[in-house]
Amino acid sequence: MTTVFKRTPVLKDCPTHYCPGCGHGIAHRLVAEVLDELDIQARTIGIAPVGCAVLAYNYLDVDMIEVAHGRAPAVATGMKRTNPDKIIFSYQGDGDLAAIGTAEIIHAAHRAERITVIFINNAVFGMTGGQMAPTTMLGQVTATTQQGRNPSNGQGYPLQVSEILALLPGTVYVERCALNGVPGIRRTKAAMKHAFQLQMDDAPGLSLVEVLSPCPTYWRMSPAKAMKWIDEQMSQVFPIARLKG
Ligand SMILES: Cc1ncc(C[n+]2csc(CCOP(=O)(O)OP(=O)(O)O)c2C)c(N)n1
Ligand code: SF4
Repeated sequence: MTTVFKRTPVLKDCPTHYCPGCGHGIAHRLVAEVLDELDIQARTIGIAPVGCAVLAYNYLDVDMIEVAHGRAPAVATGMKRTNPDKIIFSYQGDGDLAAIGTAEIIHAAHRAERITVIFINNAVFGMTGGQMAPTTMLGQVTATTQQGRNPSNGQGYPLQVSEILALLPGTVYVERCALNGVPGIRRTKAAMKHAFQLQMDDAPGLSLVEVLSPCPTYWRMSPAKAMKWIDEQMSQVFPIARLKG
């Protein structure tokens, strides 16, 4: 019999806690496939976020630690500087990276830390109940924007962190991808692979892949509609693009 599909060895053989249609499970698998294909499982250390992916250390079969909300790039800095031969990555949501952790990611990039960041943008705070994030779309209904996000109500505009990071000389690679179908998932994997490869090659700065990722639960949509919403709405504000490198 021909094997057409097999489990990625870097992904543990256990069920995840994610909602049906959540992008985190897809993103985990892509990270796992990339670490396997680059043959760096044994020398990679990941940082799990505070957010829905808080249990990423239960799913990815690499050394992982858990750090305080938003602090991953600061901790990754210390890990990489003291262990330059290790491959260090953080996996962070938009609440983690673009709200409480904005200072950490900006300054890690500004310092040209040689780390890789996987930035999962699902436009809400998933873990805490679907509140507005800095990346929430204008008009998007969340637990804290019941009438839709409205800048006239002091709720501000969607924050395009990747564009900001691409401006900094300390980043070597910034790309935004989306888990919105097979081509998008393939592109996301290629981007992740490139980001890790740059760190393996000791490129002089931070590499980041932003991943537009469905949260059907708090977008109040079916998984299929959520993928469509990324195409039709989210990618208008967060364009799929290789922003740098
Ligand atoms: C210091 C601190 N502040 C606030 C929280 C509450 N909190 C937990 S997860 C989270 C946001 C999660 O959203 P995101 O990072 O976008 O990840 P998602 O759950 O959507 O994947 C917040 C505000 C916390 N745990 N610690
Ligand atoms: S709340 Fe959203 S981000 Fe969290 S597990 Fe469910 S679908 Fe995924």
